[in-house]
Amino acid sequence: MEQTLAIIKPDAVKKKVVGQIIDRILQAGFTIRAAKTVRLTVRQAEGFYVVHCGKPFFDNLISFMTETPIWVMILEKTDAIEEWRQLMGTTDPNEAEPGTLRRDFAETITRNAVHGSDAPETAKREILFFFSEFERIAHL
Ligand code: IDP
Ligand code: MG
Repeated sequence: MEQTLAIIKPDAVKKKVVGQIIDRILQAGFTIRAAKTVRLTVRQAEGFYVVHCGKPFFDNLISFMTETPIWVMILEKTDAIEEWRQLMGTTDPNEAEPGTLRRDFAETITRNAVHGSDAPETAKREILFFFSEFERIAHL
């Protein structure tokens, strides 16, 4: 079983569609191995998105991600990383396939409802960024 890190972002939290998104995650066969809400500081958001530092959208992304608490989850499934990215849809919701979360819930390329790790090394880093060893084993 593979694990990936999922985030429900502030636009989706403000729209009160967290429950619908979690329903879709469970309907798609993912196990939610750990979950919590956190309010990122600017510094923490910059750390999480450090690979995008210097890009034109970086400052908007950081202020967006710190607008409200976010929901962070470890999702587990066979091919979880790719499966979760499929369920999310493309970064730009205007290009996302029907039936994807970004098509259904996102507003713009920045305010795009959900996050998912993009590769095994990224998933490992992102899970360790948010969840301590205690949190990772507490749900087994
Ligand atoms: P991803 O979330 O689909 O993996 P990334 O390229 O890793 O997309 O970008 C991280 C986040 O930065 C996106 O989810 C989105 O919120 C924001 N973002 C990415 N590209 C753009 C852009 O071209 N304009 C504005 N915001 C962007
Ligand atoms: Mg990414």
